[in-house]
Amino acid sequence: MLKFDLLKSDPATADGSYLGSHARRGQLTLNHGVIQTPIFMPVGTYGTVKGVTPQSLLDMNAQIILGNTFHLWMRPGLDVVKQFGGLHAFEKWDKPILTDSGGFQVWSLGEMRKISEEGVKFSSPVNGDKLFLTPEISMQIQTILNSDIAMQFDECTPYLSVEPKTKGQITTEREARSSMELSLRWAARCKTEFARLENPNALFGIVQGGMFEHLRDESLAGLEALDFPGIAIGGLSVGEPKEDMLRLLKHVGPKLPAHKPHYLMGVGTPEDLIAGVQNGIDMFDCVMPTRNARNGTLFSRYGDLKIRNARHKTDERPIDESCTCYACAGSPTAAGSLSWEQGGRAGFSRAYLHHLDRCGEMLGPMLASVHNLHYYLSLMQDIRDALDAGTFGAFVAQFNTDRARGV
Ligand code: PRF
Ligand code: ZN
Repeated sequence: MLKFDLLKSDPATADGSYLGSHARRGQLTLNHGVIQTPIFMPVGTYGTVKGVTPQSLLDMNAQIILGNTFHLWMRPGLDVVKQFGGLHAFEKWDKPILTDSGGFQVWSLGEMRKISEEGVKFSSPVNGDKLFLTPEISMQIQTILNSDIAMQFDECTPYLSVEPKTKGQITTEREARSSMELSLRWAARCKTEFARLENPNALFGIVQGGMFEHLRDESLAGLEALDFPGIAIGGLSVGEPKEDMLRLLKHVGPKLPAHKPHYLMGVGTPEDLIAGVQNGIDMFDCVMPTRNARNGTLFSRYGDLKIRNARHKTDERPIDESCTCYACAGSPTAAGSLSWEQGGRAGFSRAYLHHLDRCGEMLGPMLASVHNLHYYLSLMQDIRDALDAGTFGAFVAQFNTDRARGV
């Protein structure tokens, strides 16, 4: 089941001082609950958002998290997930879950895989077993996982060619076309199998087409003919220059069917999320908040901060003076906590986080992950509030000023 309600758009002002954008405020109803969009979805590849408890995710108002077909198929395997009746009960998360299809993850194996019309052959990175993943098998796995949103099995067209003759060159139009057409044929097979399995959840199609606008158009037209309840943009943020990412986002985003949810896969920085929303995107996921947290890069309203830097050694301030997360404001619930700017002094200091990092203590990346996810989730909450209030243009201007200030 999936129901998408468009609540508001971002119109131009009558006096022409703001030109508006393609931004939309929406509400997505799924089998495990209702989601307010635009939304960021924390990544939980192996059935866990790394270092963050489900309770902590609830405290920071996460509405939906990701899981990965490929990883969960490898470990713990389908029999264990089946025994628990699906991924929700196994990982103790009873709100919505979206699972990626495995296409992108198998693709990331590089030399270890072989793609054919039927599917992808590869060696298990866990034990070396020869495995075969097809559109049908991906749908069967996602049905066992019982994810609220399943993704079609696709081929993420690489930015740099993988064909032996042109390896290392930018993917040619011919290569991008054949990859995009393969993904479309796989989309049709996914749809058929999903229906045969009587999966009660929703299946999204994925627009591919590499760096070529006309191929993106053909991909979208092909997916529209299959009438998926939601559409994703794949194949971006795969190593291309930022200007190419934005060029394709601006081309495809506004053309996506207005009455369906739009998902930009694996993107990106806080600035990318704003650009995505401006171009009609409703859903985002990215490992950046959690991965950067583990590397000691912390996001903040006033720019990014590297906690490893010696200048934090004695700094009593929290990561972000405006943040109300557990790391910055010390309360277990975002609702009841006071930020440093509001006079609160219960959060952890930069000096302490710097110390935890120096000692390799587990609590360091845990607090950093809570903070970075809270930053992403509250950025999306602020975007939704601005769209509701009709002040999105002013919000974006303030966002840019704040991020340029520096920490
Ligand atoms: N396809 C799938 N998952 C993805 C991508 C894709 O193209 C990307 C690209 N940014 C991230 N995750 N199935
Ligand atoms: Zn914080």
